Amino acid sequence: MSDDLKKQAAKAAMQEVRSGMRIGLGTGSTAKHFVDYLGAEVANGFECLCVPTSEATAAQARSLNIPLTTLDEIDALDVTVDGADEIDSNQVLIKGGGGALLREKIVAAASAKMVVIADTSKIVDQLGAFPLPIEVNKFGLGATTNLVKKIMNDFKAQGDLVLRAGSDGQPFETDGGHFILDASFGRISDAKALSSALLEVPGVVQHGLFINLCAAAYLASPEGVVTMG
Ligand code: ABF
Repeated sequence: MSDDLKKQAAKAAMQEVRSGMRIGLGTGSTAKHFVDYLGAEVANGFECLCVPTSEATAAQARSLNIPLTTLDEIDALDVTVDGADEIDSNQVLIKGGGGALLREKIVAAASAKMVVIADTSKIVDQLGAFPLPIEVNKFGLGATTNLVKKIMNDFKAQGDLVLRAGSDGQPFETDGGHFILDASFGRISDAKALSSALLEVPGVVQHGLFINLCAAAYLASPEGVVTMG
């Protein structure tokens, strides 16, 4: 996705926010542009109270003097703007390519409205070409991996299950201190059934299927920005 398209989608989503709102701040290269645009408004007097979905977004927001809070201090948000890896026609998402899916899902679920910003290349007929990120507890990793592989077999996955590596060659560790397994299903025909099956595995903390969370999407293409929802 070109950076210009990311900026167009992020700029279009600014129409979702009003001064005085409580806003969830997404993670990823598209959400980064949204936080930049919000920071520019804050510099012009726009008032907001924001909850970041990652330490990276928190650092960016602080550098822009965007007022931050937590979901311990407030119990709900007016809107969250975040990226996605895939979005289907029912606005079901795959997220987590950036490794922030747990906080992203917590913040999205605490929001009156969750808005996705992306380019139209993220639109899919059927979810699953993008490997599904599954956040897992470090304890019992081998057993959890085995149980997830059985679920992949049940759902006729077309690819492998990979422990995400970090830049240092060690396993990638999330802000929450967990690991991520990337599951290449190829095609996910029943997201709800897969979500339930994965969440039955004790070592699975959360996964990147966002079901009934995305209320709207701003999707940029060279022809302009289209909206869903
Ligand atoms: C984050 O944004 C992740 O959940 C998702 O993987 C990523 C998309 O990143 P980008 O906007 O850089 O394509 O919310």
